[in-house]
Amino acid sequence: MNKVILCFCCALFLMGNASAEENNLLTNPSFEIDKDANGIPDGWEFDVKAWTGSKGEINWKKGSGRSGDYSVNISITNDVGSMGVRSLIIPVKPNTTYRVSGWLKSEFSEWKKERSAYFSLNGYKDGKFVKENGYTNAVQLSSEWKEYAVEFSTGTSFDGLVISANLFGSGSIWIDDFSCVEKVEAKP
Ligand SMILES: [Ca+2]
Ligand SMILES: [Ca+2]
Repeated sequence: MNKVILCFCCALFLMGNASAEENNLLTNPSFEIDKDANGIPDGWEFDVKAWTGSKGEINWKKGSGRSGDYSVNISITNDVGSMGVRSLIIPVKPNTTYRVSGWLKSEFSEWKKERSAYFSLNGYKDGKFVKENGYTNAVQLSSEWKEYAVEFSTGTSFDGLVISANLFGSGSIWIDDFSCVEKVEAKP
């Protein structure tokens, strides 16, 4: 009898783990896959924002992952402008809250007001950008991996979401393990 109960509990535990990963709406959230071999993890885009005046590079790096082998590194060498890595548009439901999180570590030679990093969420409708909707607090000096999270409610204005990590000014950030999950309200 005890064995049966134990097996049942194990099954529930395994199901719970599987659904947490399946519920992540992002493609390739740990940047491990590049099937088309273009040096950019599939499901993501590198945004060098040359129009902002920034100089530097964005690289998909092996051996630097928080999980798996890979992470994305953004390095800027001047204090003008910004660069980012962003997801392709993720379809989302109306009037629904999503929790978005990702892991980041950074390296800044010294802290200045021009230098920062954060995650931002942009709302889309019919494939067109509508509005920036939220962002995490600015990341300061953190040479250890840290998780940053933000919640986002779609209302009726958005049917798509783009998640991005952005670096402003000279410094270097590594990004890995993004997730975007629908937040289910606890039932009373
Ligand atoms: Ca990874
Ligand atoms: Ca690719």
